[in-house]
Amino acid sequence: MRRFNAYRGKIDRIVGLVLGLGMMGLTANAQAEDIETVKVVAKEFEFQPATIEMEAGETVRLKLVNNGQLSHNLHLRGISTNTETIQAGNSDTVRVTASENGTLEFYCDVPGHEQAGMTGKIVAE
Ligand SMILES: [Cu+2]
Repeated sequence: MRRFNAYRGKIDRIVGLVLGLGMMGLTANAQAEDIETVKVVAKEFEFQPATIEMEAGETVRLKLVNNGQLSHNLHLRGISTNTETIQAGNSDTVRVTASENGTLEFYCDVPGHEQAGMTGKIVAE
């Protein structure tokens, strides 16, 4: 069973329904409007913060803000969910639900950026 589920904010409802087939708890959480937003700054070549803590069972909205010069994105490793690749000054969001304790890595998949240090992790406890 997956520890984390995530999807982009702009397509909440469609993806939420699909995931809801296998994850009854997810849909209710994800549709709530009082979800905490965690701002994640992307720049060359790091995420700030690089470690995000959340509680097991919690859903958070990650708002990726590009404060760099190049385009960046945020991909959740092992889950086919990511932000758009955004240009400097722009932002995009994804939502992440942790169904249990665990660690989920994320990275920027623009070529060379992960290798240059654009990685981070979400820790659910
Ligand atoms: Cu990048």
